[in-house]
Amino acid sequence: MSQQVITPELSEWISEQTRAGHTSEAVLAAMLSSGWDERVARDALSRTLGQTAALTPPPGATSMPEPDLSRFTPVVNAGDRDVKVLMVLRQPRVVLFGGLLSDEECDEMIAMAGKRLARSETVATGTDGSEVNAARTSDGMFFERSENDLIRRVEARISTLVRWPLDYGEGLQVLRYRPGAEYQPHYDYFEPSHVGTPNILKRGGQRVGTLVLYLNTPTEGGSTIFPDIGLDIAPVKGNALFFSYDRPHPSTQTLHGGSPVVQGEKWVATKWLRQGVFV
Ligand SMILES: O=C(O)CCC(=O)C(=O)O
Repeated sequence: MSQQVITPELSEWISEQTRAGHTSEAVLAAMLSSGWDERVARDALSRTLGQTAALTPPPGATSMPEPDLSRFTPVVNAGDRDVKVLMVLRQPRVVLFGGLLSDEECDEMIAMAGKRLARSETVATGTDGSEVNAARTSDGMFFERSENDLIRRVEARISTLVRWPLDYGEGLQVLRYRPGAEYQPHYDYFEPSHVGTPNILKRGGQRVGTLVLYLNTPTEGGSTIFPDIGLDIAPVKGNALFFSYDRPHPSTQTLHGGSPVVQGEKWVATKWLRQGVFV
């Protein structure tokens, strides 16, 4: 195949499509059907929309993902659902929400993800790929963003709750931990010194926030831990843990992990939020 390059005309065409109201997924689909290589197409979208987003923040956007907790109400509206505020920590920014998902939504997500699980991987330190890692003994899968009605609804809810554009989010990742499985403490941002990081950052920039949605309640074990600040969060079906980090540095105190499950299974869905449009 001939070399495909991102020309100013292509960037202008992408911007026009976006101004006309087409979503980044629709623009990507149009590019793929007219023969663009997926990697080049995603890169072109990310660069063009990333630049646009940097110049014109979406209406109502905050500078970091952040729920509106200014009125100290026990519930916040997340568009189609009221969500309870169970715990708020200012520094690092950690908020525990109750009932972000209904029981039925949790069950449906587990049923859909269960058929597509594979051993979880982490970002490989020497490349921009991923690798199986002993520190992470769960099984996982990714949903495409807006893949179906349920995923679209949950993503819209999250976007409203933390006031962050939907297309700045990665696709939801579902993890299943069996007894003994864990995710050892780690940071969610991409380590700036790793050789693969510049390539990863082309698709939407750094991660700046995380939501861990608990899809079930394990019988024993499996809490989400923040070792630097001595915080343990019990996984409870339907609840969601939000935390944010405004720089890729341990000083954010967002070292966290999933402690070993002792009895039963633990299922979570993770939504990572990027600085810009993730395509
Ligand atoms: O399973 C958990 O409690 C934490 C998940 C996690 O650390 C992650 O997805 O980055």
